[in-house]
Amino acid sequence: MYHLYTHNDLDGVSCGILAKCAFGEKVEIRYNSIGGLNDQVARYLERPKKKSSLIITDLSVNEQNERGLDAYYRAGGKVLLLDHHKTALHLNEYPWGKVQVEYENGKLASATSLLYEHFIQQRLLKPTKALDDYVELVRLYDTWEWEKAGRVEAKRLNDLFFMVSMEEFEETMLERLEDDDQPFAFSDFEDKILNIEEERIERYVRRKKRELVQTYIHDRCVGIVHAESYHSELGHELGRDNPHLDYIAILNVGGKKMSLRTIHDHIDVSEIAARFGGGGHSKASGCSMGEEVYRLYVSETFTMEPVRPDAFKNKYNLKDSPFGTLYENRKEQQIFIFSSDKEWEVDVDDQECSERFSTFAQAERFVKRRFSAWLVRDEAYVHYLMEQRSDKRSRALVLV
Ligand SMILES: [Mn+2]
Repeated sequence: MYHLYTHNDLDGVSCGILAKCAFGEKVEIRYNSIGGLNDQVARYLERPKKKSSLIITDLSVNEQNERGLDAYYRAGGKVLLLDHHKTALHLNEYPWGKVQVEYENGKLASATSLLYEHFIQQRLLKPTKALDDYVELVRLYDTWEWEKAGRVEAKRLNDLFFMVSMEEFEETMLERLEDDDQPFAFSDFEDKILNIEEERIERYVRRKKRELVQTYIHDRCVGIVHAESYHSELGHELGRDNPHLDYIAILNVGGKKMSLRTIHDHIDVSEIAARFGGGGHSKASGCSMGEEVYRLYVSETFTMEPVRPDAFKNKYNLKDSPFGTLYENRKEQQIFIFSSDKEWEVDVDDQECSERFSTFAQAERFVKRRFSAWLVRDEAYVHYLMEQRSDKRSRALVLV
């Protein structure tokens, strides 16, 4: 009997699907959250077992289980751990550990792609067109390479994974993948529901954009939003629309969890999550919501008003404009960015700020971080310019 302990995300579950293709009924699969694996492995090691073989994929074990697995292996037990996370690389020192983050051609590995290659090499599975396609989609999604590669099907596969139950997904994919040499494709029905889902996500994200609150926590400028679903879409779009924010915190009070996302290379959100007992990757991480997280991110920001998104239909009040660009905030401050002598300056309610900037982008970043301001609509801009000009004219008249 084979036992597969794997992660409960698309990459992990796809390892389960491959194992079923390879072993059929002779494999028992357990899907685990990151936190659940160690208990499971500890229980496995305590059980008396005859002729059973353990495979762990997409997750890694703690030190105690590391020692336990090694002792088990030395005593003749069959075990293999396949992972692609940087944090598990030390397990390569064991003959039963195979951790690979990247391929020689520079592509990133996923647990599913590693297991697929392992099965082929061991002649446990015959490669087919459908399997090749499927494994590549999972890899593209799990490594975020799908975005750069423009392979939306990979994201759609993950959307589908979240729309149906794990059992249903497993069953449907298994049927399709065992169907010889057809390329992998979605059914018409799946395409239809995926389109509906895409529209739903778009509407959800649009609504959430209007709920974004901005503040400083531990010297980082952070955007805060409450949401239960679609965290990666939200984190991505909010980050892209607000490059002045160091990171985005997505709070789920019901689930007592916080997800952190950043688009910046100089910010490591796994460090921020670690501060609260969590972890993850440098651009995407998470932690549970303890009292401190609740106080800093929920309670202390609760009465803040959201920052409005920038006006987007303007013809006149445009960024980088030689005539100047106008912003406003919840305190009704008017903030004007304009250029003079190859430098960018900022006026706040007609008072000059002492800061000077060499690019418009730098000036805007300052304005958005310091004043929580947004780009106003054309009407307000034209009104401002007319008042300002008439003001200057009257000042000029007084001087005459
Ligand atoms: Mn993975």
